[in-house]
Amino acid sequence: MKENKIFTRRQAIATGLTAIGGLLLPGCSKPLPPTYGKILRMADLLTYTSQRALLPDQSLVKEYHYGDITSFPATGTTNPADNKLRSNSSEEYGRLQKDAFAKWHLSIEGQVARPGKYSIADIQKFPSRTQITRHTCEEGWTAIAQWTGLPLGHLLESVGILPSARFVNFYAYDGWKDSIDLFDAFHPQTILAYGMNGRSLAIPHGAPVRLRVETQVGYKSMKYLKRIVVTDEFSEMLTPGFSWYAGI
Ligand SMILES: Nc1nc2c(c(=O)[nH]1)N[C@H]1C(S)=C(S)[C@@H](COP(=O)(O)O)O[C@H]1N2
Ligand SMILES: [Mo]
Repeated sequence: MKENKIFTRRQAIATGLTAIGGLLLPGCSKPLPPTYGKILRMADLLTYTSQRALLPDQSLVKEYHYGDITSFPATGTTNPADNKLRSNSSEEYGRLQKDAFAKWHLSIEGQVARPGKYSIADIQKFPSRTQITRHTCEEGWTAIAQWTGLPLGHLLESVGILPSARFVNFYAYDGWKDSIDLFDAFHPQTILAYGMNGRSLAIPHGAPVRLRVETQVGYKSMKYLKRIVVTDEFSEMLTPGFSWYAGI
């Protein structure tokens, strides 16, 4: 679907992973992401403890001021209910949107001590984070918006991810699926966003809750979240046409 990526895989490794690899793979001059040939499973070399120990070093992406906010196109799926060909969740999404997502739940399962389902109200009970950031789409446009949501790390802490946890997989109502590793999952600016520019997240932008992964390009910020599954293994599952690691 999208062939022209901003970064080749090698460039992404060079720019995005050098620092991490340099710390965790001493003596290995070319750190490789888990997608790379499956020869060296970088994630397998990371222990939960070493990942968490590195987190304070994660730098924040630039945040902007209110006056920097731009218009923001909606791209890709703009309403999963219109998307009957690609996903059988679309009818369910159509029903959920009728009562403003009052019956929507985000399920979180997998390598967690306390799997569960969270309504919007449940998600809004957690401390929130608001950030004004630049979204960079691999198709070549950028836009700035303010996002409000629950830091994903808070939710993961609350459900108690197991020491074996390595990846966080996301499933959307339009059939999109993707994953991030725990570095990005616990990044302070990685949030489950329910607000955009001070209002509830609108349907074209991923209502009721979307992911914001500010450290990577736009397609990693999955809209229309349905299910989160924490796994110990990297699964190659990915929306076709996109590379797994797409750091900015
Ligand atoms: N579920 C889902 N998430 C998605 C997409 C999509 O089509 N479906 N498109 C991605 C792409 S390529 C971009 S650039 C952004 C677009 O977000 P926006 O529609 O709010 O601009 O969402 C990303 N997340
Ligand atoms: Mo995009």
